[in-house]
Amino acid sequence: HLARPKTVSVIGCPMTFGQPFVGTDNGPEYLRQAGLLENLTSIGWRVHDLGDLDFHVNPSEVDLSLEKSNAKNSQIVGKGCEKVANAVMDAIKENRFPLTLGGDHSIGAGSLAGILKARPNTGVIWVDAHADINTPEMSESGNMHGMPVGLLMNGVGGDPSKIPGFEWLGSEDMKDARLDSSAIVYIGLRDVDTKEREVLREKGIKTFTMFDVDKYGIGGVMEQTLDYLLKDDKDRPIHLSYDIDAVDPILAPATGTAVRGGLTYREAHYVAEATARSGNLASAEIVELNPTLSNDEGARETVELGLGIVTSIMGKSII
Ligand code: 4U7
Ligand code: MN
Ligand code: MN
Ligand code: MN
Repeated sequence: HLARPKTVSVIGCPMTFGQPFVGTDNGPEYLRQAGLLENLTSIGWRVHDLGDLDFHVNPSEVDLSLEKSNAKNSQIVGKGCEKVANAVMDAIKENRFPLTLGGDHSIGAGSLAGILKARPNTGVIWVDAHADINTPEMSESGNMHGMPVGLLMNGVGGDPSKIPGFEWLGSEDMKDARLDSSAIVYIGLRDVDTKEREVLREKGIKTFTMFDVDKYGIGGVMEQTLDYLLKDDKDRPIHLSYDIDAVDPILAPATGTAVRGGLTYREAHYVAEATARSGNLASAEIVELNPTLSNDEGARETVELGLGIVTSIMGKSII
């Protein structure tokens, strides 16, 4: 099967400008404090910790006249995503497994671009309460954490390199790093905007909503997900983007866009375990933890859960 890299590049992505709350930038720090690197070592990984990327932008470089646009903070988000894409591409070049820690989900645009540039045939599993397939034209909120899939997908919205901050997506190198609508599977959806629903239907995108999780069970959902992505190529690399808000807010209250009726504790881990067991997982990210948005106990539980999910993603098995 695939020669799995034995070294993981941990890429901290303390982004918070893709959504309205402060605190998502603390995600990487909390995961590290909870013991992420030790966990990775204990399950056999050599750890290459890049620390946190620097998303600071000099205020004089930000054109405030653009901030009324429907892609809020696009310059900070876009320039940050460029750094994420570069870090991911570097990791893959060094034969390391890129593990990105959010930060809000806007960084997903950076990791998707980097991964699709390095490995264009990647299949994506997007675990989320939301579809994140908005574009600036479609979005009701203008928050870019709801846009990473929409920005990168072929045939949705306009040219993303026209968005201030995202010019790098138009370079000769990056202009083909785009996602086909048949290359993604969603798991956990339960809060989809009207225009997003139209795109999902028109493009025939594979979705497993919470209705489908109830209907097929999580075992059936993962079997169908992997069958769908691997039907033509058993060695296809898989990228897993895991938004903690996919999990029920009773278990993961410390997140900015909580929606009731999410994955249970075991379902949340099963998604990670089944993806890891496929042997195809080649990159992953966890996003949207915001420890400041609940009481101490809720924050601790959310971080512990996130840590458990990442450890499962990275291959921890029960026996
Ligand atoms: B997340 C939303 F309107 N769709 O675009 C939007 F419901 O990364 C939410 O999945 C986006 O947490 C949620 O603002 C983004 C909203
Ligand atoms: Mn979400
Ligand atoms: Mn998301
Ligand atoms: Mn969110």
